[in-house]
Amino acid sequence: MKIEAVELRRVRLPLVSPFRTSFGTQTVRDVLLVRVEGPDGEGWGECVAMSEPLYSYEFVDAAQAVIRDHLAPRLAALDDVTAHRVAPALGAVKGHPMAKAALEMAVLDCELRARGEPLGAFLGAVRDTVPSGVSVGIAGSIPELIDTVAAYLERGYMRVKLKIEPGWDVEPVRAVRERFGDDLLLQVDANTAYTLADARHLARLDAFDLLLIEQPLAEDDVAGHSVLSGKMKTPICLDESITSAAAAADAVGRGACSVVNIKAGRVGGYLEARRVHDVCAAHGVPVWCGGMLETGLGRAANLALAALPNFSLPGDISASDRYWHTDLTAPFVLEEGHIRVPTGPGLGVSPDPDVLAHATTSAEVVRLR
Ligand code: NPQ
Ligand code: MG
Repeated sequence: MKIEAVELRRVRLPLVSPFRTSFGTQTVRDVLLVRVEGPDGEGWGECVAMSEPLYSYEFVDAAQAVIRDHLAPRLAALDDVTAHRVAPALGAVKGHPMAKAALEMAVLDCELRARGEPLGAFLGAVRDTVPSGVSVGIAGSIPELIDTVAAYLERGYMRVKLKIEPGWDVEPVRAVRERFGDDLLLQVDANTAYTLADARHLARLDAFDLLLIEQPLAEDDVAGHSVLSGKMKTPICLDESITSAAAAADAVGRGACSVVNIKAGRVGGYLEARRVHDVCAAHGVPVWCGGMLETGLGRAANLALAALPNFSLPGDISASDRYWHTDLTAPFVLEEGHIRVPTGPGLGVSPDPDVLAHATTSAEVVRLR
């Protein structure tokens, strides 16, 4: 397949409510979409980088620049572009996994649409619905948190993840566990907000029968997570630290985690994400699908990935209305706590032209031939 052009389009989507994590509060999403034009049609990719480099060093302006100036030109040099050839062709460029993932996703969608093959089938999906969890931001008070969680549970979410940071950890977790009972599937995510000096404090969370604690320590501190795992009973799950399948094998081998959060953007694409899934399965380590406040495009791809066999915990793929008043695609909805995996070719969804036009703040086209 020859790619004729790459369109880089920015869309602005306000969040239905502010989302606070240990690294800041988001009220609006500035998303970079990548659309490739192939011989038989188009393909869509979504870049999960935030506006600011707070989750990782990537940010959306840098992702757009690196795709325009360094990644797209490397695709132009290929005679025959296939999704499997994208990562090797971009390999000389260091880092920028979210930018690379977005471009690969667009090529993959284009290729699969042309073949009439759904992304789920391509990746190896074994189910047609995925259990849905919800990530709950740091609240202004414990009563406010309880109300928020109650509303999500009424909608049918099957698992709750509380964002934590120093000063917002043991008491909110205790309050949610006491209010909603022992059957609630409950976990926490610190987004790197602690150090090993907090180990005794974090061990107090052991009293609440959490499924896991996600990324308590710094992204580069795999050794610290190994030490921490000996000091608390709650299973440790890594997110930010898992930057590739090799990093996953390393972290698991060193006893730094017993569960892995998979995000395609963080590891450079859906093909590498499948390798993370495979290496974890080979080690008996369960995985679940993370989320980066994706539009319906990224959500569709995440559903396909989360339908793989070793995704044995509910992930952060929530319904569209958890984040958006109007999604770019037809909205994903909860049906008894589950979301359907799309069955159409490629992503199986497309942006609504009117919604897309209304949300677009800029667009540029990189011609490859
Ligand atoms: C996580 N996601 O698991 C991330 C972090 C995160 C759903 O908890 C804008 C863009 C805001 C990406 C906030 C969830 C974000 C973001 C949080 C990612 O660590
Ligand atoms: Mg996380």
